[in-house]
Amino acid sequence: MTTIEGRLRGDGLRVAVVCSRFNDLVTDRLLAGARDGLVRHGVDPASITVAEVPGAFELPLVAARLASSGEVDAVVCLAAVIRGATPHFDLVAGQCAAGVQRAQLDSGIPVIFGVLTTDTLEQALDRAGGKSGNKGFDAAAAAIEMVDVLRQLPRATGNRG
Ligand code: INI
Repeated sequence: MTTIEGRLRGDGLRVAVVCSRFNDLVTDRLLAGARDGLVRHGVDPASITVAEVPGAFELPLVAARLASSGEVDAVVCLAAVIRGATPHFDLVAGQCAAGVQRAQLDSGIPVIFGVLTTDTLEQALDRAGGKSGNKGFDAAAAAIEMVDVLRQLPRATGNRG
């Protein structure tokens, strides 16, 4: 049996973080958590690029551009979509998730969904460094793990025959 496990070794990695300003009380904390998660796992702070976007809806475009640039090994997407704050919660959150996944599959590099989708601001703060951890930190770790998983997999050949 062969088991492929990603190691949490970030040394030498170049990582882009795309962070939404909407609900910045929450996303500032997610960003701090992501930076902490990257650096604690060995990513050089000079190898981290942060791009700000207005809201979660704009995340996928910027994430996709960065992911296809060839200049980063992974992209971490951070936002907070809070149901109480918008009647179009499902649209914003759904389109964001779909776009982030598309950026990941189109580019072939990890594009991590560090997006909180909660009913209330309080729940979001709990997950942004409060009593339920920090999803930004977790997203950073997921990015590093996924880079290593992909490095251990066979290369894609495009041969379907
Ligand atoms: N964007 C968010 O990131 N979180 C939200 O909770 C949110 N709400 O509540 O509407 C939100 N809306 C803005 C949206 O992402 C776009 O920036 C905007 O529609 C312009 O395209």
